[in-house]
Formats: sequence, structure tokens, C-alpha cells
Amino acid sequence: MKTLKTIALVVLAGASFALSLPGIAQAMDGSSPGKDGATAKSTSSADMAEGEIKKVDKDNKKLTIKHGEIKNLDMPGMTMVFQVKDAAMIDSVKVGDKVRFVAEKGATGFVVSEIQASK
Ligand SMILES: [Cu+2]
Repeated sequence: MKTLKTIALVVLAGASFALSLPGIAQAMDGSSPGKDGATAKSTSSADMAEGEIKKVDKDNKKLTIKHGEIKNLDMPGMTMVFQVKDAAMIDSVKVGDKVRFVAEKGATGFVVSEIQASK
């Protein structure tokens, strides 16, 4: 009788251990949507072009940027001058900074509408 009780306990322990496995698997699955969400976020920042600040012309509110491909402008990588949409952008960068930015074609040339330091 005592032996039977011991066996029953071992079976119960085994069963609860087995039950905890799907629980762990579920917890791991549960973390996937969060990871996917992060991937989706980095996809949207992938729309930004990458570049390096070559020259800051504060007086004329212009930046010379050596940039990678700019998909929305169908432009390959090159070094060129951009105007900035907001004068404060001029103060937010310095020569040598690696940046990610969004450029638009304006009436008088290409304009940086968004810029951020890249990591
Ligand atoms: Cu260009």
C-alpha cells in the first residue's frame, strides 16, 4: 500500500513536469509576437536612408551628406548637398556623424525632412 502511494506520487510529479513543458513552450511562443513587433519597427526605420555628415553649412541651412541608396527618391548612393526642413536639424548633427534620414524632393532641391543619429 505504501509502495503504491509512492508510485502514485512519482506519477503525479511526472505528470506535472510534463504539463509544465507545454507551459514553457507557450511562454516562448508568447515572446515571439513581441520580437516580431520589434522587427516591424526596424523595417519602418529601414525606409530611412543611411548617411554620413560631410559638411554642415549653418548659414545656408544645408548639409552635405554621403548617403546610401534613397529608395523613395530612386537615388543611388552618393555625396550631395541637402537643404534641411527645420533649421534645428543643423544643430543636431556634426561632421562625421552617422545618420539615418528621410529626404524629399522640394521645389529648390532635396530637403531632409527627418534626421537621427544612427547606431
Ligand atoms: Cu543623392
